[in-house]
Amino acid sequence: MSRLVIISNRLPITVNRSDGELHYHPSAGGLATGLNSLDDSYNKIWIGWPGQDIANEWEREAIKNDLIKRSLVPVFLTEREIDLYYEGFSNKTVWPHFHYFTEYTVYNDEMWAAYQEVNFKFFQAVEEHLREDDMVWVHDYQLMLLPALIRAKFPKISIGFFLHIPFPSYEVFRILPWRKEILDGILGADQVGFHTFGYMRHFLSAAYRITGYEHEFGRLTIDDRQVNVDVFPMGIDYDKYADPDVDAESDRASGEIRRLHASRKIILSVDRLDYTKGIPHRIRAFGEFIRYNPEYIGKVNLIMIVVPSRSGVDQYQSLKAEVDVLVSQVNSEYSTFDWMPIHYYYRSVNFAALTTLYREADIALITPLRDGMNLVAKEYIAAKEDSKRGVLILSEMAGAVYELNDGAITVNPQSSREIQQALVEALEMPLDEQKQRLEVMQESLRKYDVKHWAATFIKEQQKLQQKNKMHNTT
Ligand code: ADQ
Repeated sequence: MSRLVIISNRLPITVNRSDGELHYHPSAGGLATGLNSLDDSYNKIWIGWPGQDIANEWEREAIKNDLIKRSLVPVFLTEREIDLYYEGFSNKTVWPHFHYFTEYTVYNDEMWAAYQEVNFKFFQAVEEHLREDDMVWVHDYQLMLLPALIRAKFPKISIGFFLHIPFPSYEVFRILPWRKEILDGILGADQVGFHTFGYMRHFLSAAYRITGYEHEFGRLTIDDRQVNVDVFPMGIDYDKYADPDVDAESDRASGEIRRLHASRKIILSVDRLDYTKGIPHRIRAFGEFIRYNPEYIGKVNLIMIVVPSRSGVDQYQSLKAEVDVLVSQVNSEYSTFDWMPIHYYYRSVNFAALTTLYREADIALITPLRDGMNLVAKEYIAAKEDSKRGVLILSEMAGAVYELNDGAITVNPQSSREIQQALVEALEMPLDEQKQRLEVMQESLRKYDVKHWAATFIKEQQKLQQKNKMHNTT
């Protein structure tokens, strides 16, 4: 059986040091959650950063030995690399730029140099472990130069690349001084995948205008290689959310949440603290919703789970301060003696609590300003498998909207008025309409789950591999 070599910035396991001991726990975030639930029909190894600055050589060896038993290969980053490659070029340049926050884009050659160096460091780890008939799958915006590095050394190896964030329009992309190097890096792959048709179209247009490669139905010919560019919308592990292992603890939590919010409708939002997620806009819109619809005072609660993220980057620190202020403004303005409109939790919650909240929430309010896909929206719908009660309000700017727009109420996240109207519509929606909308979305999410996503990507890549092999032997 040929192996699948998955490479992503983060391993699905994070290493932590506390009380002088090493601890391993599953990493949070969309990619880890998704690929972790891949079934075992692939013989796979995973290469990535275990998420800590481990300077001690002896400790590195210990971690390496622990991880290799789980088919995981760690790439250790130094403090400087974390600063310049991860928090720097990845999260201060590519992340804001690709999400259309060009005013936040940092243009810094030192960061770019570190990005190149770390991509090369990942390449060295790949080189050490790669076998001739392996299939490689590189993930996301931190490793856009890696496909071409692997291609240069292993011209015949099959390489896939998937981008989990939006690919911006050509007019935005071309502002980046390193646009050509980034495209050349990605185009080292045989197959390039995106969540939506729009991202794919932007990529093809940028490839044509910047590198001159024309495509025919998403196929580019580069030297003697065919590159397939296509859309693979990522799904979720549907059953995990539809039928979670409910232990006594989450059963008790469910009851508690219901009791606390008795006779009140729960509006839920769950996101990392990130300026792309539209959190301040959402809080303002919710405040205005209360102001203009005072009949809901005491009758609704917005529960906001905000997961700490990238706290080393300036914008994230100021966003945290802004969210704190906005929440307290709304709460101090509208609270009554026995009611507080927003319940704001700035922390990560465990799976039991997350699925309990999904199950209990009457409405999910998911309003990113820009989001590659957004898995939370999908998880919320799956969690309604049994109850068939619940309404999803979803931003037009999330990749997930193209699969969910038959059942969700869609809004422009910049429009407070639209969010307010959507909240009224959701709060008043009859149960049979909720059920009907949920069923439409559940049917497609059940079918196009994360296993389907990974299997389709790999199957298409295999087909291409066969074709390229035949082409090379004729
Ligand atoms: P993210 O920006 O991290 O992912 P999202 O798609 O919503 O956004 O994934 C978050 C994941 O983390 C979900 O699976 C969720 O269950 C989990 N999670 C959220 N809150 C949690 C909490 N408090 N505790 C534990 N787990 C929590 C990036 C892109 C997205 C894209 C994904 C996958 O930005 O647009 O959908 O990758 O491609």
